[in-house]
Amino acid sequence: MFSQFDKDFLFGAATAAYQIEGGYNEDGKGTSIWDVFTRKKGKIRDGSTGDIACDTYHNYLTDIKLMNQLKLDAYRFSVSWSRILPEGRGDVNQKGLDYYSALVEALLDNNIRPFITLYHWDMPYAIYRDRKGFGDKETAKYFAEFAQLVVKKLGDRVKDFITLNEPWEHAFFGHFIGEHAPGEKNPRQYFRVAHNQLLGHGLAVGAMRSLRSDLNIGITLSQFPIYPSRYEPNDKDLDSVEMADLFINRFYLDGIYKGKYPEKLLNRLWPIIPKGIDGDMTTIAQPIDFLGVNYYNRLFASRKWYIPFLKTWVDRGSVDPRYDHPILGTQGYPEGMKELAKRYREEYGNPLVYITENGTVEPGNEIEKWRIDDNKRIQYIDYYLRSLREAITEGSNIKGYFYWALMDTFEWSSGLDCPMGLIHVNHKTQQRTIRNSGYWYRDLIASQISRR
Ligand code: IFM
Repeated sequence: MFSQFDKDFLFGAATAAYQIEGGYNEDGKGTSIWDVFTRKKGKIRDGSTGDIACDTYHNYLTDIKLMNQLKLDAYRFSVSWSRILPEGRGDVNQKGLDYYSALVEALLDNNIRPFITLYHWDMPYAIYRDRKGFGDKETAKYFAEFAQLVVKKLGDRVKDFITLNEPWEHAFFGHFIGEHAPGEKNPRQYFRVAHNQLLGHGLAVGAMRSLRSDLNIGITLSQFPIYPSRYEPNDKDLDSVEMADLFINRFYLDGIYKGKYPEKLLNRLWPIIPKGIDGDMTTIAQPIDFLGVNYYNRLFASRKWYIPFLKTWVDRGSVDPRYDHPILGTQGYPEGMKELAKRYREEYGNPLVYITENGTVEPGNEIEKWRIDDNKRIQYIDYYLRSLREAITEGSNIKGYFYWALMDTFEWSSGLDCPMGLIHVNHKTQQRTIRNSGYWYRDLIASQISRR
């Protein structure tokens, strides 16, 4: 028996421009920081790039047919800033805008609701070169200009916009530890990028609303329940949990919903806090229409000096077998859906939430990860959706779920070798094959009694 959701609950799938589009230098597209970063030796595990990826720049009509076969209600994708504004601002690449317009048109023709992410980490290289990306406040203004341009072109047909995807990851992996583009390793830069992204979000919300009053605008945050590494924690472990939670989760939630960053966190991070952030907080806390949540797994914190002032750091995989999920193993924590939802209900005013990402590589061994008969993935989705259903029963206002990813994408520093799709992609031939999980998801959507 499939979980049952209300009539207005959306089932979708998600992707992002650099991870699928390819066409990296076609029809006037400018260079992005990922175009540069992937060419640096040793940065991408399998040495691949997103130059071609799934080539959706050319194949989008094929992919929309597949979405249709899967009976998706909605599709979340991102627009590439440098495809539209090759230098990040100034001259517009009309062909880039036209590409997205055609994509939107085809989605609507197939009754699939487009959700557009405006920034999914692929900063135009020119802005990084001249401004250090979101390291500079000016970039927040450029981003708002870009958002306006997209709304001018697409806002008559697209109503759902996500300003930023996972600002924590972009700031942390891109500017603090250098595992993502642009590859900076600078704690000071981390804080600036985190803050200026949120400022860019706030400015973009205002700019978009000034053009149209009929948009639903939100932001997507990655969210992690945080547990102590030690199953029986001591006080230092508990402090690490709290600090990791403030750093990774609450900094962004509090900025957006409360207009201030957590005091306790600021007290620890003071050596890297730039001057003059207070004046930006009202802009950051613009009212929004929904919170996008990317939820995959929990994290385990312990006292480490990895980030000196913070005195904490986290592991992804569980560190004690007692934490493992009986079926999904070390990475599975479906209960986290409910834990996060409770927090939003009780502490952030029970906002409208979309789960804008959740998904997995087929849990199992390395050889199994490309399987078409990905039955473990089906179990994974089923468990997470059941927990999400319970969260709704407990009173949460969750209105949609987007599986990550629609198809096997370029998975950042893991390259093309990290398949998470409902659709298998052979990146050499561009052959697509719907996995068992894709058919299962289709049947789940079709089984919704409320829709019949
Ligand atoms: O592929 C990424 C996506 O770009 C952002 N959220 C997590 C996904 C899986 O790692």
